[in-house]
Amino acid sequence: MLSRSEHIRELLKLYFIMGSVNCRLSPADTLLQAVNGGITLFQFREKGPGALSGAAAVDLARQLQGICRQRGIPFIVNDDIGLAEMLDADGVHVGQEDEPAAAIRRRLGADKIVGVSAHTLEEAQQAVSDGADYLGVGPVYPTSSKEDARAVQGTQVIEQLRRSGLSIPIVGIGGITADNVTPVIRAGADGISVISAVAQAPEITGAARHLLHKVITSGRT
Ligand code: TZP
Ligand code: MG
Repeated sequence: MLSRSEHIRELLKLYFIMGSVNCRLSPADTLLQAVNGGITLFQFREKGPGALSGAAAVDLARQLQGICRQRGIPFIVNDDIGLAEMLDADGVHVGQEDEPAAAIRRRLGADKIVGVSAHTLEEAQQAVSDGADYLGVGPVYPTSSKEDARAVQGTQVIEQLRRSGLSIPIVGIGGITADNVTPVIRAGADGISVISAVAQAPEITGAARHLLHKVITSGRT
């Protein structure tokens, strides 16, 4: 049997993040096609201009969670711990501006997945001691999917975290495509998190399949 962190590493290989504003097709069709292409984890992130709120956001979350449940893909909620609790989601992902990971861990219990965005070694160490299961590190490359994204950091921070001895599962995020995924994995990430490379792809299933193949074959130096 896989250990908890080995299991998380597997889930992070192709972590698809999306909300209604990111989609070219309907969110449900987008997710179904992405699942068919082999995504390993899904995050519901209903954010940005034009995002749904209130009951409409909850309804969409339920619909997407249903697809994930049917296909055995864990369903993670971005930011909204209350929504995650209401839906009994598999976990949450929070940024540095959100509720501290230690409080979330206490609230959700040991079984749920808690992910934290980290941009520096200090933030990463804090997240580890707070009980995070994985770190999202980026933006690795320029992105247009997040308005308030931090400065682009390349693969440097991932390399720095690994050099410092941190072994927590890490997923790279920000502007990642099939053409630039290899350095992210070689820097020490266990997988990639993408919005547009899947949600905006002309052919979603094929794009996801290709990305997963790239992650798996990129290996470590
Ligand atoms: N956090 C850092 S970059 C980013 C988030 C949510 C957006 C990633 O989207 P894309 O389209 O894969 O660059
Ligand atoms: Mg957040």
